[in-house]
Amino acid sequence: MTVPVAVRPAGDFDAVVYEPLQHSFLTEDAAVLRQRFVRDGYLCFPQGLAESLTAPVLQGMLDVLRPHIVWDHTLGAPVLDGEPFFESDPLWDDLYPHIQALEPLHQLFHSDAVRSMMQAVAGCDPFVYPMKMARIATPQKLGFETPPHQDAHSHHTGPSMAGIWVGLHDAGESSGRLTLLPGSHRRGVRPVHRALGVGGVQCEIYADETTWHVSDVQRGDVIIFHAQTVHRAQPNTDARRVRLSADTRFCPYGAPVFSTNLAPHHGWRIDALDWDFVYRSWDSSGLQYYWKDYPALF
Ligand SMILES: O=C(O)CCC(=O)C(=O)O
Repeated sequence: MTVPVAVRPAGDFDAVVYEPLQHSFLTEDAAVLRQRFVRDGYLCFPQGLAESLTAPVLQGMLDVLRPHIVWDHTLGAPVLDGEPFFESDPLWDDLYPHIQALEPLHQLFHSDAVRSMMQAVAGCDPFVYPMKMARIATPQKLGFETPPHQDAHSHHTGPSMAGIWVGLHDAGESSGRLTLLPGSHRRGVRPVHRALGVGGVQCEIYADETTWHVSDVQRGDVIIFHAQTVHRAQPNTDARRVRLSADTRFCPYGAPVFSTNLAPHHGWRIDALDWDFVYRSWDSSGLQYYWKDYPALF
């Protein structure tokens, strides 16, 4: 007999407990990192990436987002100058193809530093998904933050896939930090229902899942999470600060990759956003269509 699992009401995070993210370091033994990933469903590498890798992505995003979002030197953060907007709003749709076209956004996830972290988790050569995501979490859009979800559902993948999220600048509690539910990857792929916010679906959270892991972000922080690890963004409650970050997915080389992951992010709904558009001004052709001969596309 299956015992029904009590489910937490959607959006009810008032009674949850927050603990800091467990930190990991590439200098640790590979077996220790693997064990921690299997136990918690994520690894966080604080300031795992040098500024030389993250700064071109941040600068490129700011160049596209100006004058709507600009860097505030006093706050040391991007700030909103004008109306807030959210993924798939008309302004976002106008700007996002130009962010997708940033060569450093794609190069970041193929750098040696990132591939070493992926390898530590995959235990072998990783395949980096073509789809790269850039996140713009503006203030004054409460309720539109990324709802709790599992990437196994959103990306149609098996358990060997993992997500990798990179903080592009320091971001505190008010800026909508990424929050993970440790151990949640061990309870399978969960039912979902429609929700506001990035991705548009929310998965079930069980009533006994009350402890989430979250920390303030520093530029270059990397969080890698299992395909089934439940994660979400906290609301951006700041008056002005915007949170910018980037993420993608990867799997052990040879694992199946579903076709929906082969288009640019939101290319499925923004007409002009295809790979020809993304690549049209790149300096290098090395990463263009690199996945075309991947042996396990479905
Ligand atoms: O940064 C965010 O708000 C969402 C990130 C996310 O859900 C992911 O990387 O899977």
